[in-house]
Amino acid sequence: TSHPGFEALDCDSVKSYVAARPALAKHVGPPDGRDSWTVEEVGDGNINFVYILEGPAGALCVKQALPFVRVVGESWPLTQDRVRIEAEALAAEATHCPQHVPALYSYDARMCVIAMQYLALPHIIVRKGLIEGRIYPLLAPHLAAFLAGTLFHTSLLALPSDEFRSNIARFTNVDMCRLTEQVIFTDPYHPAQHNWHTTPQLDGDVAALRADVAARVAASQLKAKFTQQHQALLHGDLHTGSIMATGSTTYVIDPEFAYYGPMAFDVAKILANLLLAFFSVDGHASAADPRSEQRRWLLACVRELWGGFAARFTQLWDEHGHKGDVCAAELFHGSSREGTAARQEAQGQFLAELWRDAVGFMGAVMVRRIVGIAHVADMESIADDNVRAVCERRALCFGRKLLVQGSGVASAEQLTEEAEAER
Ligand code: ADP
Ligand code: SR1
Ligand code: MG
Ligand code: MG
Ligand code: MG
Repeated sequence: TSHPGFEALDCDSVKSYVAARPALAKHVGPPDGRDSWTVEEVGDGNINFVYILEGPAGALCVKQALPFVRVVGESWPLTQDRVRIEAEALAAEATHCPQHVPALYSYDARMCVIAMQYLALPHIIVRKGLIEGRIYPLLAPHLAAFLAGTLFHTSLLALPSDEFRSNIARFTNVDMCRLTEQVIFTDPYHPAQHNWHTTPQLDGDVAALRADVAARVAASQLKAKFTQQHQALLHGDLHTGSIMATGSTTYVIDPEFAYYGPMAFDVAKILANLLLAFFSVDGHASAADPRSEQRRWLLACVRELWGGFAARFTQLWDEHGHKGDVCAAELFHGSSREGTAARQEAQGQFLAELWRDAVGFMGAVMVRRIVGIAHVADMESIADDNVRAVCERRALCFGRKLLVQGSGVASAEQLTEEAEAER
């Protein structure tokens, strides 16, 4: 059942919706000229509908949540409260990292609609750019800044405990978290209804995964961590399809899965998607376009993202940690030598644990994208089934290894060396 008064928009009615709201219409053009506006539904994600309206004054992006999962249909109902979460998360992210999120213009609870800044061409979805063979030299530093800023400033390292607790309640996001718990941590390991894979090439690999006790145990432990650890406000779905970029700008979109969870999950999702892109490169390479530079850059990007994140996170802790209740001034920020030594020791332990958890989450994310409901276009766009299966098998094996032997991968350098060796 949908919200009272809810109506699904289409390319026609979204014009009337915007024309009736002066604060939105000003981004497109005078409402009485709306017949000349163009509208396109561009939703290429799994879940929602997204309209781009263009007129003489410019363009606007309007996103609407229907009461079900778009790729499945009405048989899979889904809370429309996800749009409130997306609006509140965009606003929270904008307070910490305004240069990396689209501006939110409005949130309409009745119609389950948000309107936001249109990210004009040449911005494209990074996953699409990667499939085309692009390199994004500033992606790693920009995402490192986004992750460090949003995760640090919403954690108990930066917030008093009363504010932290009320944030956890505001971003509980029960149904979206249950969806993630199901599609990432459970369904890939049993014959769930919506799973699919490249068949018959990967049939044996999928059977082996379902019989893999160590993988099942590791997935269940990560699921518990995902559900129990309320550490910071996560984006919750930070894959390369949630990033729009050019060579010089980077925007993170689509935080409808935002909730208070383990920082490692956000860090891992983006790193895993870069690794999936890496394992897909051989399926896109040709004699004329061997893509060697892109292949090297993807692994460098993984290292630079982790290194940049760890450095920026530590810097924020040094500068702002005295504001949070977990690293109170008395413990870590006095002028005494002991205070500084305690802070540095705590930072090292914190980041070591975050990395260990991130390696496991990376494995789970890679596995689900090969055998679960939602695959990645990086692989799906490889037309030849046999070529695609080779790329997918490498990603699946590597993902399984990270999932099960997470603590054996001590650094981002080791991670990328092992990814190179898996190829
Ligand atoms: P979903 O929640 O269904 O995954 P997204 O928020 O990811 O939806 O949006 C789907 C697509 O709409 C994106 O892949 C992108 O092409 C386009 N899009 C979304 N937000 C914007 C925006 N602010 N500006 C331009 N295009 C956008
Ligand atoms: C029904 S699963 C859909 C997937 O797409 C979203 O972007 C999330 O990654 C989710 O797991
Ligand atoms: Mg999306
Ligand atoms: Mg989404
Ligand atoms: Mg994923």
